[in-house]
Amino acid sequence: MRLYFCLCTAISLVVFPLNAGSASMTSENFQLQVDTVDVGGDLINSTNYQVSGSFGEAPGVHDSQSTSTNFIIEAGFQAAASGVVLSATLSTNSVSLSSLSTSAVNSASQTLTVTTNSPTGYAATIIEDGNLRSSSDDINDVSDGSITTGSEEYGIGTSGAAGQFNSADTAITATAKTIATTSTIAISEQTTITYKAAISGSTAAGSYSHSVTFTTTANY
Ligand SMILES: [Ca+2]
Ligand SMILES: [Ca+2]
Repeated sequence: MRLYFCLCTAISLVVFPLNAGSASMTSENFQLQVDTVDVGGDLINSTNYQVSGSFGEAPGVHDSQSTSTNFIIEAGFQAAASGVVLSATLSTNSVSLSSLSTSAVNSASQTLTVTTNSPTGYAATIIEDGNLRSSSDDINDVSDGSITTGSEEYGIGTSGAAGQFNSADTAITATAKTIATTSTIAISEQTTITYKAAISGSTAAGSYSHSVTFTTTANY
């Protein structure tokens, strides 16, 4: 009986600190969402980087993400302390619609790829610095949902599960417009933005261009 009692005491001493290390702590004046019991670590700074480190968490727990279609797991104290992570990349920074004619709709695409662990997803917007233009001439924004051969019209459509204009073309405007969004985590979520333009016989000749800006933010 004495041997049995000593064994139980040893197990309790090991388990108790781990449970205490994972608890969220609150008082009247503060709330600690995450904490860790480990053997060291510090916040390290240089001119070009900042690293928050901790030592002593179980090996393999936080070495890499675990993902599936519906979740991302980033385990360990550092992952919990880092909060929401968002990345957004474009496949190209410029697109060309080549030489326009009255007998075709020209198009060109770029792809936006987004990953975020935000449980409520992200939203990406597009905004222009002015109409597609050449000096004082511009190409009219599409207003009827479809760029049509022989009509002076310019706009974009989208494809991909997060795309917001997958069934109708829309104008790019000086007011930010949401073109892609999700309500859950996103893992390399791809939205293709296709630029389309057509001209009429009265469209002035010239080299037309404009700049657009994408802004991607995590939903909270
Ligand atoms: Ca416009
Ligand atoms: Ca049209």
